[in-house]
Amino acid sequence: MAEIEAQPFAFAFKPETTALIVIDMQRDFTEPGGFGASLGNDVSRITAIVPTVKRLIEGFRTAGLPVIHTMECHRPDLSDLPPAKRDRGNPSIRIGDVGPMGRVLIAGEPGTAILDELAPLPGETVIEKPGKGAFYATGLGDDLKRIGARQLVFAGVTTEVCVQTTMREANDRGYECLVAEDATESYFPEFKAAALAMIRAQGAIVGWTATTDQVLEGIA
Ligand code: C5J
Repeated sequence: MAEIEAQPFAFAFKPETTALIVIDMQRDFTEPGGFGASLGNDVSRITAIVPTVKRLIEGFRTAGLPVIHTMECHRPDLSDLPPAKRDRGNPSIRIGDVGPMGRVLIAGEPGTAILDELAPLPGETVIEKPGKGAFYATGLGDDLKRIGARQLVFAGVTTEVCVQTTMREANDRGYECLVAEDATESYFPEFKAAALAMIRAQGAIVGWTATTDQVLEGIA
């Protein structure tokens, strides 16, 4: 087994069974006028990690390891959007409404797209997910079985919502999971810090954390 220096202890992995999952690096979460901003959030914290996420993606591509991208989005007819999700909170525009970047979080709309700098390459798997977790109502589990993945590295946004939910889903399915600390972000720094601390507490109860440099050094 190879190792990545990590917290709370080294993360053991086999390169041939390791994949990167980049969660929801979409315009709707990172740009003014998108879903994240409509909820009253300052999106500048998210924009700041884009170069680090790019470096991580490029490191996996250079090492010949799979990169999987997810997008939180819904069908244009909203048939996969539970009213409980659409009606939640008090946003200035709701999921499915027309905003400055098209219909909010709807598949195919400009605001729903992954940022140009982090765009999937042809052949990379892109998972469109209606939930916060990427396993719910998607083919991700089958895709991971097909490529033989056992260890997963996570990046993307937001740490305590879609990243943590997906990581916990993966952990329960038997995957060993590591979050790249500086390639994930939250609108709330205290939530990010708490999520990372919870993940690695109690002897890596649901996973490990490491910096992007540590991950890249491990997979090089
Ligand atoms: C949220 C996400 N925060 N991708 N989505 O609604 O974390």
